[in-house]
Amino acid sequence: DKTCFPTPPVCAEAYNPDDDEDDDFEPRVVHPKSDEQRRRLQDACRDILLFKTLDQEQFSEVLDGMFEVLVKPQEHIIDQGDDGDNFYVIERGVYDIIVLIDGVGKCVGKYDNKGSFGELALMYNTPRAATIMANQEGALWGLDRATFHRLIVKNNAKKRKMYEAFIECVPLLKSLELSERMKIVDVVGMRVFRDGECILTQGDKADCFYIVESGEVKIMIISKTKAGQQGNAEVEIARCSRGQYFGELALVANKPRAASVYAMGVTKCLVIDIQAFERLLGSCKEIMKRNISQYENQLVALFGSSVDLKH
Ligand code: 1OR
Ligand code: 1OR
Repeated sequence: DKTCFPTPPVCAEAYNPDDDEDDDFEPRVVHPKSDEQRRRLQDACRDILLFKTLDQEQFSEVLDGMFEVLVKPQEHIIDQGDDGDNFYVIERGVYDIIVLIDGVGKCVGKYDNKGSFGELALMYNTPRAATIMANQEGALWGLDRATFHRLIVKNNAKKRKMYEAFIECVPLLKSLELSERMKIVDVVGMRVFRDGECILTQGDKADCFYIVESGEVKIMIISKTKAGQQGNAEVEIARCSRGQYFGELALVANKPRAASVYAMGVTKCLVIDIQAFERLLGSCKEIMKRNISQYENQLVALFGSSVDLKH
């Protein structure tokens, strides 16, 4: 076995009649966990986008395959240029993302007590694209390369088939190459919202971006003058439907959410996390900025002035 494990894993039977590739014959890896560990692991994995398109059975195999990793301040979990060994989900801790720019390591972002990293080298068989360093003591859950490949990378082929046609018709992504659009599909998560469900809340910290796949969303803003007697009443300022995006403003401007967004009817959205957004949608930012500059005009048209909405 080419993979190293911090604790000896138990191997369970791996036969799955639906599978058709060589790595299906790799034994299924199970790292036994206490109830308490499993609960913490499930919490940490709840919002991991890469797991959002797995079925129940695949997700539980992923959980079985994960092992706990405790890290110390300044520890490098990943070094840029290395071969990929594991994928990591963050349970707690703050981690710097460091990229060599002209030979000098620059901190280009952070993970703050949530998220995941280390998928790129495993997905594309490339050297590690960044260094990840713990800022403080922390806890991670690792998933070995072979299991990641068997469960996540194989699922990507299905994801590409499922979302290719849709992604092709998203106006924002028109300027990207096909291969770049497919890399977006590889890392998107899919979320379904109930009628009336709040997707994001004005004033919250932002860590992802959305594209509507089906259904519709309503964008609401707290207006001081329109609020009347009731205090913080929300007014509708826009809607988004299939192919349109929202949640970019906070990421582009590095500010809290400027509005709240609610599902109208059952609504399906593709979700992209902020690191993937920075990495893959950099070239789309100009288009977003142009559209953002229109927001202010629309605001004036709607309310006569934009001042009452500013905090
Ligand atoms: P990996 O297997 O290449 C390093 O190992 C990980 O850092 C990588 O997977 C991603 O999960 C994570 N560019 C490349 N990798 C990044 C980036 C990133 N951010 C996080 N990772 N950029 C920063 C975006 C904020 C672009 C930098 C130019
Ligand atoms: P966000 O990350 O700030 C809320 O989270 C999202 O609502 C925001 O990104 C935008 O995608 C969207 N017009 C259209 N869409 C808006 C507006 C807006 N504000 C936020 N979003 N404005 C003009 C109103 C006619 C308000 C500008 C402040």
